[in-house]
Amino acid sequence: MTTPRGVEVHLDLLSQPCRAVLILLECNRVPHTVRTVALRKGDNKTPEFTKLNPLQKVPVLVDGDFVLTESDAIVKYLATKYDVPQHWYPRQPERRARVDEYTAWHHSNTRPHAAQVFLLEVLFPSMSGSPVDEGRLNRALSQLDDTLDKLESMFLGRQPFLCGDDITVADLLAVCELMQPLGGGRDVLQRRPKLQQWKSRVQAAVGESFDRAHAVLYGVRDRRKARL
Ligand SMILES: N[C@@H](CCC(=O)N[C@@H](CS)C(=O)NCC(=O)O)C(=O)O
Repeated sequence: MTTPRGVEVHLDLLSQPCRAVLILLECNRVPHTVRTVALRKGDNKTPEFTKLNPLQKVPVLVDGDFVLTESDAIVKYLATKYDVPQHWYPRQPERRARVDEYTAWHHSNTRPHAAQVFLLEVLFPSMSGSPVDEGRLNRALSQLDDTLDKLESMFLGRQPFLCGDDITVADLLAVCELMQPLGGGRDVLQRRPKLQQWKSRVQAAVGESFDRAHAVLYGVRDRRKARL
């Protein structure tokens, strides 16, 4: 059973998969309550949170008695269960399989490669006080470049969204990852007009929820810029 305040989502908005979940909920007006889990304060290590997700990671969805982890599973569950237009996660088997095809690839390509750039450029130096490891950063950037090539050629091809003519949960998961290096002031789509146009289409499709979900990341970027 769903609670009167809708589903509950446990999120830290500096986390890419959390932003994808929030954008899907907001732009489709699915009733929800956000519970903030501040990773930097270790909120994910508390006994209460560990009971929800023994892996101590966000996002987590609580829908009545049903607890679900993993952003991929969460966005697909929300799009299947709630009053969300079909295009987000189509029921037609081949169209749905296209979304699953991307999301399977996403977790070992777009996600780790974009995240690594942010970790090396922002998080590790801020935690350790050491300078950016330029060698590792260059290797991470080259891996990300390869992933961006594949996004353009294999997934985007000649179609407007990653899995076809309309936006799906795959586009949300992808765009939130590709935004992450912006926390370090790095726009990884800068010399990629095809991906930039795709990002603009995603932004237009989800409206203000895009910038609301990314406000924390923009703050990290702006504070970092002010310090340099
Ligand atoms: N495969 C998971 C990954 C979740 C994940 O890695 N979450 C990170 C934030 S982006 C986290 O909670 N990290 C906390 C930690 O590992 O201590 C998903 O897509 O939901």
